[in-house]
Amino acid sequence: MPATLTLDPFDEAFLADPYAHHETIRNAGPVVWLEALGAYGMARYAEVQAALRDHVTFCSARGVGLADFARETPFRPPSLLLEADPPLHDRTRSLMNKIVSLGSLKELRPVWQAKAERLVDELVARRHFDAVTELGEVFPMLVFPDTIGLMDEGREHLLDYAAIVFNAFGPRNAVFEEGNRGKEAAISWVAETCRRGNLKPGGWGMAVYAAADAGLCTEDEAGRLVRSFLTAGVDTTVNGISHLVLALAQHPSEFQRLRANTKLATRAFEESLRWDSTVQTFFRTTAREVEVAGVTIPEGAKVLLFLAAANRDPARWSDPDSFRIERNTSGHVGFGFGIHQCLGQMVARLEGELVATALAERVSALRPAGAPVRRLNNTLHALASFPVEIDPA
Ligand code: 4IA
Repeated sequence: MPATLTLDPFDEAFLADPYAHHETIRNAGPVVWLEALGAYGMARYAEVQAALRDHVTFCSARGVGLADFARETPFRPPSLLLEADPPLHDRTRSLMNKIVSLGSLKELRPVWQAKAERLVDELVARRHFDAVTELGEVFPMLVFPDTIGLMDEGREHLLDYAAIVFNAFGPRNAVFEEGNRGKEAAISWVAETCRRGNLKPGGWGMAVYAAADAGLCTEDEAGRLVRSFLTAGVDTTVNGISHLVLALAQHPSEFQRLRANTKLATRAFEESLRWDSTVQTFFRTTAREVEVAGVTIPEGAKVLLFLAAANRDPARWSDPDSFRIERNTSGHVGFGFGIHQCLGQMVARLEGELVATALAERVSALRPAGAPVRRLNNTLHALASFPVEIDPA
């Protein structure tokens, strides 16, 4: 029998400060029963990583949120990547992997670098700025929608759409209801935007339709795969970059270490993801009865994987709560693990590296100028605002 916990990992106190609660879950056992959800939970690195690796037992096609698609109608037509198992997943994933390739990123790097440098130049000249609304939310919007080839009109809906989808992985709680209020237009905008006729030539969106023309997927599947870019590609990097700046501002000696060697930029971003993982949690569903660390989990159970808690498990990481950019972060599960590991991880890394480098080159000191303000979301650890003050280099 697993230990029973009464805490609700989606209530507002938990979402506002998840790291205050992770130790309770890790210490309760390798597998816990979360009474508030009617689901199992795992928060230790070993079990989280093992579950992610065993995608046959811990499947995704029944949804990676609390809802079991075998019993409930999905919130939206399921993602053909995230909410799919092999063989479907492997077919869609391999065609998407060819589009999000090293070669395409190599081409984008100089363009994105110039945009990062210009944006940071403008912010540095002002001395005070908001690291979320004026940097984290701005940079991905400067580079990503053009890369996909999205129509110009309505791009502001992207963040609203992501907030809705990431909220929908959790229960239908107040965070879901309030977080989604007034954002309904985003859903129809995204559906329209993903159509072949609305995408610009030369982008990753049209590349997916080219894959359909080549017989690798159907026209309908192509639209839904483009939707995956839009869902997964913005709010994640927005909060990844915002948390990177938060981490550097709260750890001045680490920022100085980065300034002394800007080649540490990629490591700094990776460590910021381990230290504060944007995607905090995901569910899997058991496709069979399975025993984990002596606990029997029945078939058809929802299992909540606490990625962010695994990334600070003291059994796996030394001094896990401290942000150290020279740490070896390999194996962190901030991008997941196994066959579903983040398709866009190289995109995210490039964005993070460019922002970190541009800051390190132009700023001699970075200080918080107020407390960070959280934006509660059922899946993402998100920020609404974080005012900072800088000294130019
Ligand atoms: C999709 C895990 C998260 C970044 C994600 C969200 C949505 C999708 C993929 C990944 O719609 O395919």
